[in-house]
Amino acid sequence: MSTQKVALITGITGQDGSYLAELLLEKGYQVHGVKRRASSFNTQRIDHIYQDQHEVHVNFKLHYGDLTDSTNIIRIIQEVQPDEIYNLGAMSHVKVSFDSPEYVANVDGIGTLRILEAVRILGLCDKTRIYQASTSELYGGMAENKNERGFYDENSPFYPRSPYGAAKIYGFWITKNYREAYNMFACNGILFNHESPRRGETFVTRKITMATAAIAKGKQECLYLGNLNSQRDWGHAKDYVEAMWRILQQDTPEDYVIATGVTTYIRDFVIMAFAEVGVTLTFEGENENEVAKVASCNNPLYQLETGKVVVRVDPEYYRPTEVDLLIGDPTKSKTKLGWKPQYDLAALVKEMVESDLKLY
Ligand code: NDP
Ligand code: GDR
Repeated sequence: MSTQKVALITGITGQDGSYLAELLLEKGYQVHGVKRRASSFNTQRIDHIYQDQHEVHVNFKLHYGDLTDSTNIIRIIQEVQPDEIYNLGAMSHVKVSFDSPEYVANVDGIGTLRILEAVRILGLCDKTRIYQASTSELYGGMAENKNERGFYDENSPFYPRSPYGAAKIYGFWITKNYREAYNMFACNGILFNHESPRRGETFVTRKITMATAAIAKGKQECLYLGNLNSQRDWGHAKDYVEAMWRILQQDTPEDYVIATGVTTYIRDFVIMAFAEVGVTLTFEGENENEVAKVASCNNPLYQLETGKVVVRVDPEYYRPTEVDLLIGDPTKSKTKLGWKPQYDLAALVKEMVESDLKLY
């Protein structure tokens, strides 16, 4: 009998799915991924690890599927008989979740239930371990809910501030409930923001690094952003998929916060990105802290030494309810998982800007 481990990843075409697939292949797993049918190819992030399906030993296989379709989820899990499932598939954009709240509930909330139920119905509770992609958005940035050290940890109360957060909180609790009710090895990774050169283009870090590169190369005039005064605990996706794997290798199923413990203003990320292309931005205005609250499209924000304005605020990007500050306490993951991030923010920004400069 083969001892090769088999993993199934939903969301394999996304940022995290692609890094996780690489990691598991390196570790000798047979990796299966669920991808959605699209009108054109959507596998750019995983094309480099694709294997010709006609080879004798194929360790990487994609299956068409969707988290909204129970029958399809059951069929794929029955066919793959995975040792580990990583449920990373989601409509993952917080701002967009306000535009399609019902869809996000179906995919991010009920989609998690569909995975858990499929494993239970198929009698795989003892065999299959499940990782659920939970998120720091569950905390909602409520200041009073931080621990005594000023961080969010595994015991901090939740207060989601978006349809995305509300859907993910269902995913969190149903995972915990199936663990307790059916003795399943099902765990939540409560991951804080993590980025990379493969980050989707509409998330703020990638939007900033792409625009920085385009402006530096004379291909774009100005970058329009929303709230520059929120703060995020940013890590590198490569480090975070390593934590996902470690969570499923433990003796007991538990939930873990994965974070760096350092938080940074969005506006400081902008300044760091432009510094990577040798540009010092100067702030135009009286009170930098207050600026995003009052700025409109016509307010110049950050300018070059020449006086040319390159960053402006467009309230279109504001959210109806915002998560102002996130900072995670990685103590448990450090002590129990032996996990430690390899990248700091400066290295992350550098890698993202360098990668985006190559686009132009
Ligand atoms: P991405 O948006 O890059 O990837 C999301 C993946 O989910 C894509 O492969 C997408 O497919 C797939 N997907 C979307 N809708 C469906 C659906 N209906 N059925 C099946 N698959 C679907 O997200 P990330 O890689 O950044 O994040 C991975 C997971 O981790 C997500 O669940 C996210 O919510 C969560 N998370 C992310 C954090 C981060 O900072 N990156 C932090 C905490 C949690 P397609 O390519 O076809 O669109
Ligand atoms: P977030 O990431 O909402 O934290 O969710 P995002 O990068 O979208 O926003 C971070 C902060 O930046 C502010 N912001 C802008 N955001 C975007 N997207 N575009 C802008 O132009 C802009 N200007 C300012 C936002 O208001 C916000 O405060 C991410 C996702 O990956 C989720 O799936 C994941 O669960 C959480 O991180 C943890």
